[in-house]
Amino acid sequence: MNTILMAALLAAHSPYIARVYEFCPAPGQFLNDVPEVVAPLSPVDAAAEQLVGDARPGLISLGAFGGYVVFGFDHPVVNVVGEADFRVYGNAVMTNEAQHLGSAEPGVVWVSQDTNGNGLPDDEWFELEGSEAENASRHLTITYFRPSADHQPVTDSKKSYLVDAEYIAWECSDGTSGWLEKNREHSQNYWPEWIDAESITFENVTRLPDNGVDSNGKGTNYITYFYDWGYADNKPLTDPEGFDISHAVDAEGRPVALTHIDFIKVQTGVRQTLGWLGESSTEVAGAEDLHPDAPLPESGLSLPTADDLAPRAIDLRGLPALSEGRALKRGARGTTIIVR
Ligand SMILES: [Ca+2]
Ligand SMILES: [Ca+2]
Ligand SMILES: [Ca+2]
Repeated sequence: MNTILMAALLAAHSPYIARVYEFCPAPGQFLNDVPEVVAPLSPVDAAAEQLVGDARPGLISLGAFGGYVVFGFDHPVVNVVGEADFRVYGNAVMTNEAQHLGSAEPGVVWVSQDTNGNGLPDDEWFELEGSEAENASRHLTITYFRPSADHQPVTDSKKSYLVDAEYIAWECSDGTSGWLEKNREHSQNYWPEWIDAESITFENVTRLPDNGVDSNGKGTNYITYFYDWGYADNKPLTDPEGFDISHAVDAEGRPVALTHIDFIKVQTGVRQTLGWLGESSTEVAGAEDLHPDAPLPESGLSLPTADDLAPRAIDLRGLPALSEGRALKRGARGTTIIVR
């Protein structure tokens, strides 16, 4: 057998995204632009043009908090024990290495197995926990409302960078509400133009702590800090982050041992607006299976390994509120302990 044929047989799987299943961005300043969605292309087709077939073929913006994309490969991604399994590329850049900051817009990564075997991502989703897991708010619902046909822009004399301070209203199940602002840099429609409905609701969204800071208190120099690990569009490309399927947890936060996954969802995980920079939105530029030819285990759920049985599964929900002098602390390996 010649070496070219041999190499082709060995590299049976593409390490890059093969298919986009859903593209559901929230409204935002890059909507209808990154990517452009021009008929007859559907939103999913437009996203696929940007994401399929290469390590970083293009770029899509997921819009504000809750917006998401679902994609998969031409094979299941195997959970190799003790190793990161895939990468998700974004467009975060480092501006200050010493201070660990740049343009991080962290997105939460979810994984799913095609347990009903229909080839579609309509099965249970598992969040991959990252470094902010203990400080995240889960199971949130956020609704964005389309501006009315007779909407008049509301200007703010203190915010000259805005053309509309009350552009798209939102309400969240945590009792908060607010506006997406329209800025001078991006004058196009921020509402997904292919959605005719009067509102868009995202359910079961995980909110990460804000990572943006008004560094001088004057609103002229916003900076965003990188989280330690575990999020998309968080670390710069010079420091590509791998995601380990072993960090999957179920809806109650309990670890789930998955031998492989078929679908990946990336969802904007911060709900913050940073002055003239506008709202934070996770961008996705592609993804890569780090071991595309790893053999697929026979059953979907694996027996727990020693690592799974490490004391990271203590479920503190349902316990009385922590009293004074006690605090929750999460160790580097995701261990939850109570510090008195
Ligand atoms: Ca792994
Ligand atoms: Ca399915
Ligand atoms: Ca970004």
